[in-house]
Amino acid sequence: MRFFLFLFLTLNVESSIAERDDVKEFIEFAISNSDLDRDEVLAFIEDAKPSKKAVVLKNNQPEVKATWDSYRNTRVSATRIINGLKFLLDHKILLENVEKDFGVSKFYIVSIIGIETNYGRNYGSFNPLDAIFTRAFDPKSKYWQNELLELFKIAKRYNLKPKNMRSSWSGAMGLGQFIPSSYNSYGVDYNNDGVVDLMDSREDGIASVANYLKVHGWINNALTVEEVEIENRISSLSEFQIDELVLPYRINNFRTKITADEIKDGGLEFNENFSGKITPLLMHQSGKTRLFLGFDNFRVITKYNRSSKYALAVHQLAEEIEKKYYETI
Ligand SMILES: [Ca+2]
Repeated sequence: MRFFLFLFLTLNVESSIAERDDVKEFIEFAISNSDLDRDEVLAFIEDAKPSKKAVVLKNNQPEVKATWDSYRNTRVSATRIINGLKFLLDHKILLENVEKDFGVSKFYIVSIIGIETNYGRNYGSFNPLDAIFTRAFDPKSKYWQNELLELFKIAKRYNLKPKNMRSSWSGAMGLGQFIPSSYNSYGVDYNNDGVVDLMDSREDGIASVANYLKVHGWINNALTVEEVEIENRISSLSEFQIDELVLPYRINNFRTKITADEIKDGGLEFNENFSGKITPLLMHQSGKTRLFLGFDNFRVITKYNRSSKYALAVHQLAEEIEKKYYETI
Protein backbone atom coordinates (compact mmCIF):
# COMPACT_ATOMS: atom_id res chain seq x y z
CA MET A 1 0.00 0.00 0.00
CA ARG A 2 2.77 2.39 0.94
CA PHE A 3 4.51 1.58 -2.33
CA PHE A 4 1.42 2.42 -4.40
CA LEU A 5 0.91 5.67 -2.57
CA PHE A 6 4.53 6.66 -3.24
CA LEU A 7 4.18 5.82 -6.94
CA PHE A 8 1.01 7.88 -7.18
CA LEU A 9 2.69 10.92 -5.63
CA THR A 10 5.70 10.63 -7.90
CA LEU A 11 3.56 10.53 -11.04
CA ASN A 12 1.54 13.42 -9.80
CA VAL A 13 4.62 15.62 -9.31
CA GLU A 14 6.03 14.68 -12.70
CA SER A 15 2.88 15.53 -14.61
CA SER A 16 2.42 18.93 -12.94
CA ILE A 17 4.00 20.89 -15.80
CA ALA A 18 0.98 20.06 -17.99
CA GLU A 19 -1.30 21.48 -15.28
CA ARG A 20 0.07 25.02 -15.57
CA ASP A 21 -2.50 27.40 -17.10
CA ASP A 22 -0.08 28.74 -19.72
CA VAL A 23 0.95 25.20 -20.69
CA LYS A 24 -2.69 24.04 -20.85
CA GLU A 25 -3.40 26.85 -23.26
CA PHE A 26 -0.45 25.74 -25.41
CA ILE A 27 -1.67 22.13 -25.40
CA GLU A 28 -5.01 23.24 -26.90
CA PHE A 29 -3.16 25.34 -29.49
CA ALA A 30 -0.91 22.38 -30.38
CA ILE A 31 -3.82 19.94 -30.81
CA SER A 32 -5.86 22.26 -33.00
CA ASN A 33 -2.88 23.26 -35.19
CA SER A 34 -1.37 19.86 -35.95
CA ASP A 35 -2.24 16.22 -36.46
CA LEU A 36 -0.96 15.40 -32.98
CA ASP A 37 -3.54 14.15 -30.51
CA ARG A 38 -3.75 15.11 -26.82
CA ASP A 39 -1.82 12.06 -25.60
CA GLU A 40 1.04 12.70 -28.03
CA VAL A 41 1.31 16.37 -27.02
CA LEU A 42 1.15 15.46 -23.33
CA ALA A 43 3.84 12.82 -23.74
CA PHE A 44 6.25 15.45 -25.12
CA ILE A 45 5.26 18.18 -22.67
CA GLU A 46 5.63 16.01 -19.58
CA ASP A 47 9.30 15.47 -20.45
CA ALA A 48 10.03 19.21 -20.58
CA LYS A 49 12.03 20.97 -17.90
CA PRO A 50 12.53 24.78 -17.99
CA SER A 51 16.22 25.77 -18.03
CA LYS A 52 17.48 28.74 -15.99
CA LYS A 53 20.80 28.55 -17.81
CA ALA A 54 19.06 29.10 -21.17
CA VAL A 55 17.48 32.30 -19.81
CA VAL A 56 20.89 33.61 -18.68
CA LEU A 57 22.46 32.84 -22.08
CA LYS A 58 19.58 34.50 -23.92
CA ASN A 59 20.32 37.74 -22.09
CA ASN A 60 24.03 37.73 -23.06
CA GLN A 61 23.97 37.34 -26.83
CA PRO A 62 27.33 38.23 -28.43
CA GLU A 63 25.82 39.86 -31.55
CA VAL A 64 24.51 42.62 -29.33
CA LYS A 65 27.39 43.23 -26.92
CA ALA A 66 30.76 42.40 -28.55
CA THR A 67 32.91 44.81 -30.59
CA TRP A 68 33.47 43.78 -34.20
CA ASP A 69 37.11 42.91 -33.55
CA SER A 70 36.34 40.58 -30.66
CA TYR A 71 33.29 39.12 -32.43
CA ARG A 72 35.41 38.48 -35.53
CA ASN A 73 38.45 37.11 -33.71
CA THR A 74 36.48 34.31 -32.11
CA ARG A 75 34.76 33.33 -35.38
CA VAL A 76 37.34 33.93 -38.10
CA SER A 77 40.25 32.45 -36.14
CA ALA A 78 43.29 30.70 -37.67
CA THR A 79 42.10 27.40 -36.18
CA ARG A 80 38.64 27.78 -37.67
CA ILE A 81 40.12 28.56 -41.11
CA ILE A 82 42.32 25.44 -41.02
CA ASN A 83 39.47 23.27 -39.72
CA GLY A 84 37.27 24.71 -42.47
CA LEU A 85 39.75 23.62 -45.10
CA LYS A 86 39.90 20.17 -43.51
CA PHE A 87 36.08 19.86 -43.45
CA LEU A 88 35.96 20.96 -47.08
CA LEU A 89 38.56 18.39 -48.18
CA ASP A 90 36.93 15.63 -46.08
CA HIS A 91 33.56 16.25 -47.80
CA LYS A 92 34.80 17.53 -51.13
CA ILE A 93 32.64 15.43 -53.46
CA LEU A 94 29.51 15.89 -51.36
CA LEU A 95 30.05 19.66 -51.17
CA GLU A 96 30.66 19.92 -54.89
CA ASN A 97 27.46 17.98 -55.63
CA VAL A 98 25.50 20.21 -53.28
CA GLU A 99 27.06 23.31 -54.83
CA LYS A 100 25.93 22.10 -58.26
CA ASP A 101 22.43 21.00 -57.17
CA PHE A 102 21.59 24.12 -55.13
CA GLY A 103 23.72 26.80 -56.78
CA VAL A 104 25.35 27.83 -53.52
CA SER A 105 29.10 28.28 -52.97
CA LYS A 106 30.70 25.46 -50.98
CA PHE A 107 32.89 28.00 -49.17
CA TYR A 108 29.89 29.78 -47.68
CA ILE A 109 28.20 26.49 -46.74
CA VAL A 110 31.37 25.39 -44.94
CA SER A 111 31.77 28.80 -43.31
CA ILE A 112 28.25 28.76 -41.88
CA ILE A 113 28.72 25.23 -40.56
CA GLY A 114 32.05 26.33 -39.05
CA ILE A 115 30.54 29.29 -37.26
CA GLU A 116 27.38 27.46 -36.17
CA THR A 117 28.85 24.21 -34.84
CA ASN A 118 32.62 24.25 -35.38
CA TYR A 119 32.12 21.88 -38.32
CA GLY A 120 29.85 19.54 -36.42
CA ARG A 121 32.01 19.38 -33.27
CA ASN A 122 29.58 21.34 -31.12
CA TYR A 123 25.84 20.79 -31.35
CA GLY A 124 25.22 22.56 -28.04
CA SER A 125 24.82 21.36 -24.48
CA PHE A 126 21.03 21.55 -24.28
CA ASN A 127 18.22 19.42 -25.61
CA PRO A 128 15.72 21.19 -27.90
CA LEU A 129 12.72 20.23 -25.76
CA ASP A 130 13.93 22.03 -22.62
CA ALA A 131 15.56 24.89 -24.55
CA ILE A 132 12.49 25.70 -26.64
CA PHE A 133 10.06 25.11 -23.79
CA THR A 134 12.01 27.74 -21.83
CA ARG A 135 11.86 30.25 -24.67
CA ALA A 136 8.16 29.53 -25.16
CA PHE A 137 7.13 30.23 -21.56
CA ASP A 138 9.83 32.32 -19.84
CA PRO A 139 8.53 34.85 -20.75
CA LYS A 140 5.53 33.68 -22.77
CA SER A 141 6.26 33.83 -26.51
CA LYS A 142 3.80 32.86 -29.24
CA TYR A 143 6.72 32.64 -31.67
CA TRP A 144 8.55 30.05 -29.57
CA GLN A 145 5.34 28.20 -28.68
CA ASN A 146 4.94 27.69 -32.41
CA GLU A 147 8.56 26.45 -32.58
CA LEU A 148 7.77 24.02 -29.76
CA LEU A 149 4.88 22.64 -31.80
CA GLU A 150 7.14 22.41 -34.89
CA LEU A 151 9.59 20.41 -32.75
CA PHE A 152 6.82 17.97 -31.78
CA LYS A 153 5.92 17.58 -35.47
CA ILE A 154 9.53 16.70 -36.37
CA ALA A 155 9.68 14.23 -33.48
CA LYS A 156 6.47 12.54 -34.57
CA ARG A 157 7.30 12.51 -38.29
CA TYR A 158 10.75 10.97 -37.84
CA ASN A 159 10.07 9.07 -34.62
CA LEU A 160 12.65 11.05 -32.60
CA LYS A 161 12.78 11.77 -28.89
CA PRO A 162 13.43 15.55 -28.47
CA LYS A 163 14.81 15.01 -24.94
CA ASN A 164 17.57 12.84 -26.46
CA MET A 165 18.49 15.32 -29.21
CA ARG A 166 21.10 18.07 -28.88
CA SER A 167 20.66 21.80 -29.36
CA SER A 168 21.95 25.22 -28.44
CA TRP A 169 20.33 27.17 -25.59
CA SER A 170 18.04 28.67 -28.23
CA GLY A 171 16.87 25.29 -29.50
CA ALA A 172 18.84 25.30 -32.79
CA MET A 173 19.65 21.81 -33.99
CA GLY A 174 22.16 19.90 -36.09
CA LEU A 175 25.03 20.79 -38.42
CA GLY A 176 23.56 24.12 -39.52
CA GLN A 177 21.69 24.86 -36.26
CA PHE A 178 18.13 24.98 -37.55
CA ILE A 179 15.24 25.96 -35.33
CA PRO A 180 12.29 23.55 -35.76
CA SER A 181 10.31 25.65 -38.29
CA SER A 182 13.44 25.91 -40.48
CA TYR A 183 14.06 22.18 -40.04
CA ASN A 184 10.54 21.53 -41.37
CA SER A 185 10.63 24.15 -44.15
CA TYR A 186 14.20 23.91 -45.46
CA GLY A 187 15.55 20.56 -44.26
CA VAL A 188 16.56 18.27 -47.13
CA ASP A 189 16.74 14.46 -47.21
CA TYR A 190 19.81 14.48 -49.46
CA ASN A 191 20.81 10.85 -48.88
CA ASN A 192 17.26 9.67 -49.67
CA ASP A 193 16.67 7.50 -46.62
CA GLY A 194 13.25 9.01 -45.91
CA VAL A 195 14.43 11.05 -42.91
CA VAL A 196 15.65 14.63 -42.74
CA ASP A 197 18.43 14.01 -40.23
CA LEU A 198 20.33 17.18 -39.38
CA MET A 199 22.09 15.51 -36.45
CA ASP A 200 23.84 12.45 -37.85
CA SER A 201 23.68 12.79 -41.64
CA ARG A 202 26.39 14.98 -43.20
CA GLU A 203 24.52 14.75 -46.51
CA ASP A 204 21.27 16.10 -45.07
CA GLY A 205 23.03 18.68 -42.88
CA ILE A 206 25.15 20.18 -45.66
CA ALA A 207 22.36 20.16 -48.28
CA SER A 208 19.94 21.79 -45.83
CA VAL A 209 22.27 24.76 -45.25
CA ALA A 210 22.59 25.18 -49.03
CA ASN A 211 18.82 24.88 -49.49
CA TYR A 212 18.22 27.55 -46.84
CA LEU A 213 20.46 30.01 -48.69
CA LYS A 214 19.01 29.05 -52.08
CA VAL A 215 15.40 29.53 -50.99
CA HIS A 216 16.27 32.94 -49.52
CA GLY A 217 17.74 34.13 -52.83
CA TRP A 218 21.42 33.22 -53.00
CA ILE A 219 22.93 33.92 -56.43
CA ASN A 220 26.15 32.01 -56.93
CA ASN A 221 29.13 34.04 -58.14
CA ALA A 222 27.32 37.32 -57.44
CA LEU A 223 29.01 39.75 -55.05
CA THR A 224 28.52 39.14 -51.34
CA VAL A 225 30.78 41.72 -49.66
CA GLU A 226 33.42 44.06 -51.12
CA GLU A 227 35.83 46.22 -49.13
CA VAL A 228 36.54 49.68 -50.60
CA GLU A 229 39.21 52.27 -49.76
CA ILE A 230 38.00 55.24 -47.76
CA GLU A 231 39.59 58.55 -46.77
CA ASN A 232 41.78 58.79 -43.64
CA ARG A 233 39.24 60.98 -41.85
CA ILE A 234 36.93 57.95 -41.76
CA SER A 235 39.47 55.13 -41.53
CA SER A 236 40.96 56.64 -38.36
CA LEU A 237 37.64 56.53 -36.47
CA SER A 238 37.45 54.37 -33.36
CA GLU A 239 34.65 51.87 -32.77
CA PHE A 240 33.06 54.38 -30.39
CA GLN A 241 33.29 57.21 -32.95
CA ILE A 242 31.60 55.03 -35.58
CA ASP A 243 28.59 54.80 -33.28
CA GLU A 244 28.58 58.60 -32.94
CA LEU A 245 28.70 59.28 -36.71
CA VAL A 246 25.71 61.19 -38.09
CA LEU A 247 24.85 60.05 -41.62
CA PRO A 248 21.64 60.30 -43.69
CA TYR A 249 21.35 56.49 -43.61
CA ARG A 250 21.81 53.80 -40.98
CA ILE A 251 25.12 51.96 -41.29
CA ASN A 252 25.83 48.39 -40.12
CA ASN A 253 22.17 47.54 -40.44
CA PHE A 254 21.09 44.91 -42.96
CA ARG A 255 17.76 46.69 -43.39
CA THR A 256 19.60 49.57 -45.10
CA LYS A 257 19.56 48.92 -48.86
CA ILE A 258 20.81 51.92 -50.86
CA THR A 259 22.80 52.65 -54.03
CA ALA A 260 26.54 53.28 -54.19
CA ASP A 261 25.80 56.93 -55.08
CA GLU A 262 23.59 57.37 -52.03
CA ILE A 263 26.37 56.01 -49.80
CA LYS A 264 28.91 58.40 -51.38
CA ASP A 265 26.56 61.42 -51.31
CA GLY A 266 25.87 60.76 -47.62
CA GLY A 267 29.55 61.12 -46.72
CA LEU A 268 31.28 57.75 -47.11
CA GLU A 269 33.21 58.31 -50.33
CA PHE A 270 34.97 55.70 -52.45
CA ASN A 271 36.02 55.47 -56.09
CA GLU A 272 34.49 52.26 -57.40
CA ASN A 273 31.05 51.99 -58.95
CA PHE A 274 28.68 49.18 -58.11
CA SER A 275 25.14 48.55 -59.27
CA GLY A 276 22.40 47.12 -57.07
CA LYS A 277 21.36 47.78 -53.51
CA ILE A 278 24.09 47.94 -50.90
CA THR A 279 24.25 47.70 -47.11
CA PRO A 280 27.11 49.96 -45.89
CA LEU A 281 29.18 48.34 -43.14
CA LEU A 282 31.67 50.54 -41.34
CA MET A 283 33.69 48.33 -39.01
CA HIS A 284 36.76 48.89 -36.88
CA GLN A 285 38.95 45.91 -37.69
CA SER A 286 42.58 45.33 -36.70
CA GLY A 287 43.35 48.94 -35.79
CA LYS A 288 41.63 50.58 -38.76
CA THR A 289 38.07 51.48 -39.67
CA ARG A 290 37.05 49.87 -42.96
CA LEU A 291 34.08 50.20 -45.28
CA PHE A 292 32.53 46.98 -46.49
CA LEU A 293 29.69 46.95 -49.00
CA GLY A 294 27.11 44.21 -48.47
CA PHE A 295 25.21 43.08 -51.57
CA ASP A 296 22.12 40.84 -52.02
CA ASN A 297 23.99 37.67 -50.99
CA PHE A 298 25.11 39.43 -47.80
CA ARG A 299 21.48 40.06 -46.91
CA VAL A 300 20.63 36.42 -47.73
CA ILE A 301 23.11 35.38 -44.99
CA THR A 302 21.32 37.69 -42.53
CA LYS A 303 18.20 35.56 -43.11
CA TYR A 304 20.17 32.78 -41.44
CA ASN A 305 20.96 34.91 -38.42
CA ARG A 306 19.56 38.45 -38.15
CA SER A 307 22.89 40.14 -37.56
CA SER A 308 25.15 42.18 -39.84
CA LYS A 309 28.21 41.10 -37.84
CA TYR A 310 27.24 37.46 -38.28
CA ALA A 311 26.91 37.81 -42.06
CA LEU A 312 30.19 39.71 -42.38
CA ALA A 313 31.98 37.06 -40.31
CA VAL A 314 30.51 34.28 -42.50
CA HIS A 315 31.77 36.12 -45.58
CA GLN A 316 35.27 36.69 -44.20
CA LEU A 317 35.64 33.09 -43.03
CA ALA A 318 34.41 31.83 -46.43
CA GLU A 319 37.00 34.03 -48.15
CA GLU A 320 39.84 32.77 -45.94
CA ILE A 321 38.85 29.13 -46.47
CA GLU A 322 38.64 29.71 -50.22
CA LYS A 323 42.12 31.27 -50.22
CA LYS A 324 43.59 28.30 -48.31
CA TYR A 325 41.75 25.87 -50.57
CA TYR A 326 43.29 27.25 -53.77
CA GLU A 327 46.74 27.30 -52.10
CA THR A 328 46.28 23.60 -51.32
CA ILE A 329 44.81 21.98 -54.43
CA1 LIG B 1 18.28 11.58 -44.89
